[in-house]
Amino acid sequence: MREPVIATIGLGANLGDARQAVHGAVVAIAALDGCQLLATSPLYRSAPIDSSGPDYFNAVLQISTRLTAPDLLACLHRIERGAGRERPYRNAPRTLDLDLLLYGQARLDSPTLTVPHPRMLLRAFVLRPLADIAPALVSAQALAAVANQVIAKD
Ligand code: PH2
Ligand code: MG
Ligand code: MG
Repeated sequence: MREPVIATIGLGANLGDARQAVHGAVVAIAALDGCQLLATSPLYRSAPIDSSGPDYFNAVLQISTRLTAPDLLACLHRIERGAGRERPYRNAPRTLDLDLLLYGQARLDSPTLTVPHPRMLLRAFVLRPLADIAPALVSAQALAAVANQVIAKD
């Protein structure tokens, strides 16, 4: 059997009951076959960045998983669809967004999946919750680089 890998997932939502969508997604991810929830960050609230609509609620979690990265991504997309996710245009407001941020130490670059997530270092709504659950993965310099972005624990 495949060795488990620690995967880091970013969760976000800003349409409908966005808080509940993030909580529901944590439960759905924890219930995936071959996955074990290791840690979940507090929920953060911030204005949309390069997006629109109401404030976003964001969190980050880590799982131990035996799924391949593409299989895990397919599961995340299925959970997004179950939450009513529509993709009318890039960075549209959304009922649920699940991004595979890190998959162990892997560097992946396919048309459908790039890991580490190419914009994770630009975003306080990823780095702040990630620093809460995996401080070794977020340098002080990385946090300083997004310190101008307004974000608060919910
Ligand atoms: N996600 C985006 C674009 N902008 N802004 C906030 N505050 N939170 C997000 O999750 C977010 C965003 C694209 O995925
Ligand atoms: Mg995203
Ligand atoms: Mg996404």
